[in-house]
Amino acid sequence: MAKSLNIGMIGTGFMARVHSHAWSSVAHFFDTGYRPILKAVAARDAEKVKSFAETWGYERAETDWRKVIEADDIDAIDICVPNDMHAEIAIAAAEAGKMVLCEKPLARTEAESKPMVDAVEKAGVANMVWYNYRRIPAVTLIKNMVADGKLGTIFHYRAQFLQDWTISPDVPQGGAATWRLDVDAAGSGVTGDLLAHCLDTALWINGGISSLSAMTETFIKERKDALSGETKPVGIDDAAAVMSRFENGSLGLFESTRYARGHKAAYTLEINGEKGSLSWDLHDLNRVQYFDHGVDGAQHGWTNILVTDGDHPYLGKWWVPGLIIGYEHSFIHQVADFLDGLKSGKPAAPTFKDALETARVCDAILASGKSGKWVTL
Ligand code: SOE
Repeated sequence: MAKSLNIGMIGTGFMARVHSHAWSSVAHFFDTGYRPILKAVAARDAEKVKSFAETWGYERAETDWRKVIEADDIDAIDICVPNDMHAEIAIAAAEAGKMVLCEKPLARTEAESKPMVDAVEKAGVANMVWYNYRRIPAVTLIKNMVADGKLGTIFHYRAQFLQDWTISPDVPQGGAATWRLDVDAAGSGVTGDLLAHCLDTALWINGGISSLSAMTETFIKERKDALSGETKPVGIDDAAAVMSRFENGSLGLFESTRYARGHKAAYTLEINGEKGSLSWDLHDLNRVQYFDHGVDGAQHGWTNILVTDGDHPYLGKWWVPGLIIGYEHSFIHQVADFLDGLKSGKPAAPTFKDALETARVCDAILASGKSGKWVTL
């Protein structure tokens, strides 16, 4: 008989919908020994939170997140609010003895993230950060192939995450829909929001980054505040390009921007090694492109692997070979791994501590973007 795990969701935005979907679906597909129950959701806007609770089947709605954290019937807190609120909520949740799952990035800076790590470690509570792209089966397959030595010595890791939704100067900053443009709420622009995904995957697949040099730019210098209507300076980075060195000797190139016209969420990555190359594209997320230098010379070429077979990561739990899955499944996989971690005692990554490293690299990128100098990590 599966054990109930009562979830307290903080927030009702896009990510709260994605996570609620994952909590609701996981037990139908993964036998983890746990059955998540959508117990309570909190957000300031009483009407919105009530309607969110009805849509997703939360048993109750609160307008103060502290009530959810203090409630005896809540086991795990899921934080889906703007980045400036992550630390306060996560620390309070850990002190109340709750498990804590936090939307990425962990917080606005490494300095703000560190007390969160200390709090979950001191309380001894399970914790995880929602860097979901690791759990796309094709990306997990790449990780496994690199770990198995299929590429041999790695020479290059490159990744991009491109969007185009902030090109208009009329897009405001701040408020519920555009807090990602407000440096006080978000901490940074594309570095913490998009590049952080690329970094999480890269650190996981290719190991630590030892030094880097970054270019950052803010193309639109002033925007209206969505709440006050006042025009204010823009404090976020609109674009970032990073050259880096990995501890394993390979070179890294990373780029993210919200000014790449035509691109909505173009996350791509490629790894080149001595024995082969691997690449992946979020817009064709079930496929891995693989060049194996080891095959007979006359047959050299890129192999297109459709990652839907039962022996591919996570896929044995889904449909039948050939039937594809989507973005939302990566979150279901993350919940499944979190629950498996509770059962096995081996915490699912990235934990808060793992994500602190991503925060450290993001800080270094922003510092290098400002100074124009290489930063050693
Ligand atoms: C921004 O538009 C955003 O929603 C990010 O905040 C997410 O983390 C990313 O996965 C998709 O883009």
